[in-house]
Amino acid sequence: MALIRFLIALALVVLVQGASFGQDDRIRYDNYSVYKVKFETADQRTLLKKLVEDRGKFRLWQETQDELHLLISPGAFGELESVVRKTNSSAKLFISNVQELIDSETEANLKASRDGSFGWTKYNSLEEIYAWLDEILAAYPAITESFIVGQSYEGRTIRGIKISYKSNNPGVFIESNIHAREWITSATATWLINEFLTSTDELVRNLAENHDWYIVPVFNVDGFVYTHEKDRMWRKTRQPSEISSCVGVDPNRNFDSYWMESGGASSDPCAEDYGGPNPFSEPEVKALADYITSIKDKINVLLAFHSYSQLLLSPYGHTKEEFPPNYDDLMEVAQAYGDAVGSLPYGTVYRYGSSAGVLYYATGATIDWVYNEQGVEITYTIEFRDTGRYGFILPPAHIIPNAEEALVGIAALLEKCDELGYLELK
Ligand code: 0X9
Ligand code: ZN
Ligand code: ZN
Repeated sequence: MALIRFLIALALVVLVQGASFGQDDRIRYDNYSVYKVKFETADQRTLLKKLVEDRGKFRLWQETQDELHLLISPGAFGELESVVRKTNSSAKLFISNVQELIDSETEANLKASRDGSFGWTKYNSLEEIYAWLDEILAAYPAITESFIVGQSYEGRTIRGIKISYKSNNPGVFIESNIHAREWITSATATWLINEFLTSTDELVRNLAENHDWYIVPVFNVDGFVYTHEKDRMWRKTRQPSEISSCVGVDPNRNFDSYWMESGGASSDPCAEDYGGPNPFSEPEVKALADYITSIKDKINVLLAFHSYSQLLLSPYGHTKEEFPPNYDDLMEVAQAYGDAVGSLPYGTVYRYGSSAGVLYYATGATIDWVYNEQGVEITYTIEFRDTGRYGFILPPAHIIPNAEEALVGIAALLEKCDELGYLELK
């Protein structure tokens, strides 16, 4: 009898625990919608941005020169409508139920995981990505090398892979998934690693073998795990704040280059673009800065993978009045990427320009710190697919097309860099 009572109690404990650790405590976005709001003047933009300030009913998903993409709580459309009317801007529905997109993504991930874990028909977890990295490293010991960037706030290892077929190659550094919810970035980075090692295509062989690749597929490891387990829409790191109950810092605002200057980041710990209490407050960012400093003489080009908007952004992020010394070259190189993507049958269009010029002021970003402080003359933020139809929840069917675009784009980009003399050994 005692035993039976014990077993029942045990079963209950397991049940309760199971529920609290299961899918049920994920943050849900039932009937949350995403609207694209088009505006013309700076005043309109200011008024519209007031909506997202308290992050209650409205949250900023993406911002371009003349559009705000807003995540809207169920029932808050009326309020948006009245501001849109007042400001004479226009709003267009893009996603009617965010949870529906998340659910079909989760379903696709579970289905693909059942028949063979890692792959590019779904989005992989950090665990799956690291297990796959180990397989790759074991399979190609002469060409690959594992490296460690450092440890995250929650104690996870930030890992990278170096691919080098021969000595005296120019170096290309790829930072990916610094923003947790931008899953297409790590999917693309891992696909590229696989192509570099396995493809027999001549273009890919040349690209792979004539450059040294330093690739960090998931930089913001804590945030990435959090997007898989708790909140699909998380962007920042996971270090708590000492002055607020809001968690995390935008790691792409935390580098020590024009940090918090010219309105390029927020000092509000609850904001999505919070710059942190001080530059390099985030252990991940400090670790990457130290790692890049230690190999900067080997790096000719740095690419930071982001989504979404289909853009190539170069320095500066802190001003649009001044342009970097090699701005014309940066534009020519960006155009080569865009043209190459355009030559594929998908019809995807990439625009390009300086970060502050075509997007918005953003300070303390990786590419600006590497350009300004480390002397790497070619640095870009690449904002992958799409332009808002699915946004961050890009269906897995887009992974390979997006990655193919990145591959031909990067090949053309490096070709142009070579032509302009940027791939000389330092
Ligand atoms: O805001 C960002 O950090 C990037 N866009 S995202 O939507 N992926 O968050 C763009 C950063 C570009 N600006 C600079 N590099 N300064
Ligand atoms: Zn990003
Ligand atoms: Zn080359």
